[in-house]
Amino acid sequence: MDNSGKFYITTPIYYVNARPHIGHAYTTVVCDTIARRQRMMGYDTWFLTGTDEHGQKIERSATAAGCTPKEFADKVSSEFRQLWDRMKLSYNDFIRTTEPRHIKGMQALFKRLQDRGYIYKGSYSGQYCVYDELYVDVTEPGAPCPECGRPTETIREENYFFKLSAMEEPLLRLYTENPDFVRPETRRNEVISFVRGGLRDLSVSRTTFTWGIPVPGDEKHVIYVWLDALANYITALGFGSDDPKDKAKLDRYWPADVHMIGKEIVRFHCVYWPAFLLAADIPLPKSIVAHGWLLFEENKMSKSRGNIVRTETILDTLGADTLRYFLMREIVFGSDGSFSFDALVQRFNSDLANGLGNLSSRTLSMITRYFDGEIPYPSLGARIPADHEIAELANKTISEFHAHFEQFQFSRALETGWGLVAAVNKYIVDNEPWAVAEKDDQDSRARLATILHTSAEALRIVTALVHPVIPESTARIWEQLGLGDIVKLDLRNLAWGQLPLHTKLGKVEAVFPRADKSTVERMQQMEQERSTASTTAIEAESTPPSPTQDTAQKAAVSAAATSPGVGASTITVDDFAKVDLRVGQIKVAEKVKGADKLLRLEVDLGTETRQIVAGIAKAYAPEKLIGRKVVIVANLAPRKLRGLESQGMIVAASIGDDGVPVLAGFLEDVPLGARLK
Ligand code: ME8
Repeated sequence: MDNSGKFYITTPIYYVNARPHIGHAYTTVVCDTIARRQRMMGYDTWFLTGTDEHGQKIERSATAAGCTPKEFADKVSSEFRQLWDRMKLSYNDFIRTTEPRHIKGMQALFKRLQDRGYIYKGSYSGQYCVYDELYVDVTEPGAPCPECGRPTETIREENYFFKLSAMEEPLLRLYTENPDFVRPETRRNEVISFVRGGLRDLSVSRTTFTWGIPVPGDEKHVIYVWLDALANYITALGFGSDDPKDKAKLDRYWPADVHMIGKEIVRFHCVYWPAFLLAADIPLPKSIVAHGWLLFEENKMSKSRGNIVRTETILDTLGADTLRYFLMREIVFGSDGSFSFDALVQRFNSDLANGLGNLSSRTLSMITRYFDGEIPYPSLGARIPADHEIAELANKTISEFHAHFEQFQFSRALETGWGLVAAVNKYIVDNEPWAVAEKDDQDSRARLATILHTSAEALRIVTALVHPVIPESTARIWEQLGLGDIVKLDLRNLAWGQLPLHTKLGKVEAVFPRADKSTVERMQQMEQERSTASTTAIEAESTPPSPTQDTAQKAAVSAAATSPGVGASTITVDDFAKVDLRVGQIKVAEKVKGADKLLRLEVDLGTETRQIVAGIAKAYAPEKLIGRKVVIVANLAPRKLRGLESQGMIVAASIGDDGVPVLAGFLEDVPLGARLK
C-alpha cells in the first residue's frame, strides 16, 4: 500500500452489450470489499468502476436492437449503475467511455503517444475477433479465434500502429523488477512467456466502422476499443483536463494501487496497458490482480453461453449481503469457483443465519432480558479459563484476518472470522447463561455478566472485521450493540476489551431473513422467468457473441418483431446468408421440469436431430407440437437453459405486449432440412 495514505482501486469497465450478471458483480463486490476495508484502515480511498461503450461489438448489438449505439449504451450502462446502487456498492466514480471527459482525455493520450513517436501510420491485413475485440495471429479467413473459438473476420485497412515491439525489453524488466506487478504468480508467468514469445506492433485504429473516439486530426479513424477502454483508469481521474481540480485528483490518486480484473483480460492489462503508459511516460499502476471465473454448470458464466445468473434474483430473495458473503467465502480468490443456488442457501443457513445471526440474536436478547439492555460489567472474580480463551482467540483472529485479507485470501480470512463465531456459540452453549440466570445469588449474577460481556465483545470484534464484506447486516448488529455508525470505526485499533461498559443496546431484531428449501425453488423460478424472457428475441439486443450468432439473432429479431419499427436497420444479403435457417419437424416435445414457460423439443432436420429448448410452453401444449414443421436457426451457438443444451433457436412471431409466440410454418409441404434463403 501507499505511504501517502491513498488507495486507488478499479474494476474493469464492463461492456454494455451484455446485461450485468453475478460474474460482473463478483469483481465489483471484491473491489467494494477492499475499498471499504481500506477506508476503515485510514486510507484516502478512490474506487472506480464504469462501462465500456465503444467498438464494433456494441455497434452490432445496437443495430440488432434497432437503436443507435448511444441509446443502447445509455440503457445498459444505467442498468449496471442501478444494480450497483441497489447493492449499495461504495464506488466513488462511475466512468462511461462515451462521456466527454473520457473522449477528451483519450484523445490527449493518443496525441501524446504520437508526439513521442510511438504511433505511426501503416496498413493491416489479417484476422480480427469482434467478440474479444482482438487482432489475432491466424491466417485463414474465418479461422477460429485462438482465445474464444468464434470465427474471425478479415480486415484490410489503413491503420495507426503502436510500437509495441519496442516495449518487449522494458516490459520484461518491469515484470522482473516488480514481482507484484501481475498477481497471482500463475498469471505473471503467463504474461512473461507471452512477451518473451515476441511482440508485434499493434493496430490502434479502425476505419470500417464509426462507433468510437475519432483519432485527433484524422477523423475517419476511430481509436482501437482496448486503448480507449484502458485509458479510463486515468481519464476518470482527470487526465487530459485543464481544470486544476482534475489535475490535483490525478496527482493524488494515480498510479492505481490495484487494477482488479478477470483472468481472460490479463494480456490487455499486463502487456498493452503498461506498454501504452511507458510510451507516454506516465507512471505505472502498482499491481494488476487477476481473479478466476465464476462457473455455472461447469462453464464460465457468460451471456453467450446462456448460463448466467442474474444478481437481482439473489437480491430479491436473500439480499446483497448473502451474495457478497457467498462470493467472498465460497470462491477461493484467484481460482475458478462454482455458483449454485443450493450452495448459496447452504452457506446462508450455516454461516449467516445459524452462525453470526444466532450469536448476535441470543447474546443481545439475553443482555436485554437479564441486564435491561445494558452491556454488563465483567466481574474479574467471576472469570474462568474459557473466558480468557475467547479473548485470546479474538485477538488472534484479528491479526490472522488482517494478514489473510492483505494477501487477497478472502475466503481464509472469513474462515478465520467464523472460527471465532463458532467458538463463541459453543462457549455460550457450554456456559449455559440461561441456567446461570435462574440462580439469584451474587456470584451467579457476576458469572452471567461475564459470559454475556465476553460474548458481546467477541460479537463486536467479528462484526467489525467482516463489515467490509457484509456491510448492511453488520451495520445493523453494530447499532443493536449500541455502538452507533460502524463506518466511523478505525479498524487499525481493533482489539479485545474496547466494548464500553453500560452501553445501552439498540432495538434487538433478527438480521438475516429466513431461508428454507422453498428459497432455492423460488430463485430457480425467478431465474427461469427471466431467462425465458431472454429466449425470445427481446434479449438478442444484448447478446454479444460471434458474428455468425450475432447475425442469426438479428434475423431472429426481425422474425419476432411486433412492429415494423423494430429492427428497421438494414443488413446486407451476405449478412443474411450467414444465418442458416432450416425446416425441421418436431419429434419430441415435453415440459421442462420446474420451468413453466419452457419446452424441450427434439427437432428432425433430415440429416440430424437437434435438442432445442424453447420458451413457448404457455402458447403450445407439447402434444399438439408433435409432427409439426417449424423453422429453426441451425447455426446458432449452443447454449444451456435449465441445464439442457439448446442447439438452435425456433423462429416465432412475438405477438402483443406479452410477446406471445406464434411459430413460423408453411402452407405447402416442404422437405426436412430445406434451407430458407
Ligand atoms: O472485458 N466470472 O468487459 P466485460 C468472473 N470491457 N468474473 C466475470 C465473469 C465470470 N463468469 N464474467 C464477467 C471487458 N466477469 C472489457 C474490459 S477494462 C479496461 C475493459 C468480470 O463486460 C471479470 O472482471 O466482458 C471480467 O474480467 C470482466 O467482468 C469482463 O467484463
